[in-house]
Amino acid sequence: MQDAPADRVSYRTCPLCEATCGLEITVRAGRVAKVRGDREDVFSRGYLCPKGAALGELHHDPDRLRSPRIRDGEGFREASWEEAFERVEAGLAPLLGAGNRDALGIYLGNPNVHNLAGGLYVRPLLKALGSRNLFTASTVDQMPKELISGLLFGNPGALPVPDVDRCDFLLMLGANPWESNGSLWTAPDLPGRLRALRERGGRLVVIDPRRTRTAQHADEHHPIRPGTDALWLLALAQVLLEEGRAAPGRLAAFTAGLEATPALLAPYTPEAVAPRCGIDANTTRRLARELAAAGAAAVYGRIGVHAQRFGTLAAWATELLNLLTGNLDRAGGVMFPRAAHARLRAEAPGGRGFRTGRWRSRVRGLPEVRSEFPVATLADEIETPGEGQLRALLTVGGNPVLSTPNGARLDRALGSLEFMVSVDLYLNETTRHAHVILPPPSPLERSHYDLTFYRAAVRHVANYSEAIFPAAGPSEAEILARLALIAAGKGAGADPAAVDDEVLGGFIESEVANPHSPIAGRDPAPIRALLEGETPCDQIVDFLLRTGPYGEGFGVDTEGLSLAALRARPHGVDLGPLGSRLPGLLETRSGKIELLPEAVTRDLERLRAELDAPAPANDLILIGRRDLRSNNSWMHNLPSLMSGRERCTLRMHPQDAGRLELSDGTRVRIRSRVAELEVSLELTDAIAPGVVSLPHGYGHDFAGAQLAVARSHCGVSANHLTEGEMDEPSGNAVLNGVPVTVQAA
Ligand SMILES: Nc1nc2c(c(=O)[nH]1)N[C@H]1C(S)=C(S)[C@@H](COP(=O)(O)OP(=O)(O)OC[C@H]3O[C@@H](n4cnc5c(=O)[nH]c(N)nc54)[C@H](O)[C@@H]3O)O[C@H]1N2
Ligand SMILES: Nc1nc2c(c(=O)[nH]1)N[C@H]1C(S)=C(S)[C@@H](COP(=O)(O)OP(=O)(O)OC[C@H]3O[C@@H](n4cnc5c(=O)[nH]c(N)nc54)[C@H](O)[C@@H]3O)O[C@H]1N2
Ligand code: SF4
Ligand SMILES: [Mo]
Repeated sequence: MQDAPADRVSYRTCPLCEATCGLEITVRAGRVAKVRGDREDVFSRGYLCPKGAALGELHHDPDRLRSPRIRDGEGFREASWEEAFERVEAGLAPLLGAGNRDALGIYLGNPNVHNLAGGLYVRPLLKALGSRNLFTASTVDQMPKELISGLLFGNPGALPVPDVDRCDFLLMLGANPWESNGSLWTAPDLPGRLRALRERGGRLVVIDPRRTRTAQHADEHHPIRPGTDALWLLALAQVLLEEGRAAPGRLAAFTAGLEATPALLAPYTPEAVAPRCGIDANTTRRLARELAAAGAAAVYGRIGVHAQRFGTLAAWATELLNLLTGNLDRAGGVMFPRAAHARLRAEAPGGRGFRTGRWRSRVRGLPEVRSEFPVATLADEIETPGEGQLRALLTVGGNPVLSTPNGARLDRALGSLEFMVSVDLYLNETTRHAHVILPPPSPLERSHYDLTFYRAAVRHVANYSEAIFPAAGPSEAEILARLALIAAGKGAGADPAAVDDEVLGGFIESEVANPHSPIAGRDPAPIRALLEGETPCDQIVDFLLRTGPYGEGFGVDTEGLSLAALRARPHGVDLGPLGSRLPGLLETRSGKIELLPEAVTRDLERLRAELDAPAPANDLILIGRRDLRSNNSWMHNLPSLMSGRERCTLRMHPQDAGRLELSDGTRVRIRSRVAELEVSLELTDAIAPGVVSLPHGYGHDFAGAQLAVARSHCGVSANHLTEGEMDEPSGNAVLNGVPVTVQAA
């Protein structure tokens, strides 16, 4: 008789959303048998959500691609990696040879910030491509917040996060962490942390057109008219200034523009904005006073306030309030994390500053922000003939057909490309247009350290996860490296180690030249020889940890962090609470917080015009929503996440339904300026009258996609209705606040 195969238990940071939960994964006979929250994880303490629990299902999903696909007529055939890379080289050759690099665009999707390859190998790929046509999911997401950090603090990556565990008063707008698990705010079990905030006597106030699960767990909820958050936040600030309640404290000494702010905000009184926002002036005044009076308070806004018409001003007003109340960079307020892999620097204010508009998009003349163009203009660049027209596209971990505005138009545009390559796990709505699909390993076939989200974490933590299964094909880093070599003209057969050398060598070179680094002035070669890790990505993690703020510094501090130190602690390392970073963190030219950058003062004029103009007479306004068991567009193929009743419904208040003579459960037709869809109606009083909500990421009925489960829960794509309107300064798409009409189907 044979012994039953032994269970193998591994601990792992979940890479699916921003919460970085620790998982305990049991493998039996080569399959994931069980996924639980890791109760010993230093950060998540056993918390997990249904998506993390479905990682095994994702790994074993029969529709997930394990080998390359090459277009063959209308369909695809399986191909070897060699053939696939050769096909990429042949497809790109005519474009690259012609010396017109901008004809080849790239779209980077959200999963790039959830894996090491995206964090480390996208940069050399972009460099090799040399195209200005870079588009990412950031412009359907958080670009306004990054822009404001760039302008105010001189670094678009310096993102203040609510110090939730020490906060007494949290004002939250346009975010629903009960479903999303938090965003640009890494804190596993945010529901638990927010409960704890209230249990210790703190208050949670939620501003959202919907009475979300987060709102149900708040002390107060105020439904706001979509798209008007900037006006309302400015009214709070106006009250603080008018009533002499502004108390920036130590921040005043290194903030430029405070004196000019009261005059700029004078028009935005609670009374003036009330008819627009739908929040009465007394409530606004009271909340402003409570915010000022609270001990440690934080104002936090996320996608509901960023992906809207005045996203940048909403992001600005958020930081303005944190500053005026003295809560910026204060324990319990909003703070700047310092990740274990961060680079050491002078911690003295002043730097090169941050600029946008260094170049402009060809068709609409839109400014670059962080070297990107708004993805809402991607179809323009493909469809508009002329010199510089986009003729080929590379997508890496993105599904813009479902995720970006006017998806039906983009879908047609992608169909017209001369050549398209996708690095993706699935043959889906977007990648069906590719000529070659290159599938990376599954999340369980790669090691992980969270380069992106530890920079937004509410505690300083570090955790490294080993791959659980060996990868069948090349790592994603190798795929990106080989694409970089093809783009650089070195050919499909070139050795990807050249790119590893470039990436790792680049990090080491810059650190030995960094006077604040523990290895300043040392010889790179012996440093490199000391690195641990089986893959180049792991070696880079080792290097970054060792030279980071808690690192062992290649012999400086034997207790310090390294890959080996993290490997010895599979439940992670807690490095303590966040600490004060200002003014040392500031990288503006002046070395001060630049409170009134020109992009803000100019956009205030646009907002002012809006305030003065008559209110638009919209029938209904469309906003989005997320569900705990979704992950943008791409996890709808996992049965455990799709069970239960239909989720892709249009939610509407019964009052609107009565007026339109519509009843619950019926099919309705919803129309925006660009499209019309048929969808089931769900009536609920948990949404403000005049507002309707549809989740994004559905609409899985495209011919040729290989997503059997998703297709049977198809739904419709909210982004067929979004139009491509943008927040002007950031280029972020307006996904919340789209005028629509609804009638019986
Ligand atoms: N379960 C799940 N989790 C996710 C994701 C997912 O798809 N599913 N996606 C991940 C990603 S990529 C991100 S960026 C984050 C996003 O994380 P969150 O920002 O928390 O995202 P949402 O849950 O969409 O919450 C946005 C809220 O804004 C509200 N809203 C809409 N318009 C307005 C408005 O004009 N004003 C105000 N005040 N509120 C408005 C909506 O009703 C909604 O409740 O979630 C991440 N986590
Ligand atoms: N209307 C509306 N639209 C929205 C939003 C909204 O709130 N409302 N939210 C926006 C937000 S916040 C975001 S972040 C975007 C997301 O926009 P995208 O990033 O374009 O879309 P996703 O649905 O996240 O698609 C991810 C793709 O990556 C693939 N993938 C998954 N893991 C990996 C991996 O490890 N490597 C590679 N190479 N590929 C992988 C998946 O198969 C899928 O094709 O959507 C945005 N769109
Ligand atoms: S909350 Fe996010 S990180 Fe945690 S288990 Fe769910 S998907 Fe994974
Ligand atoms: Mo996102």
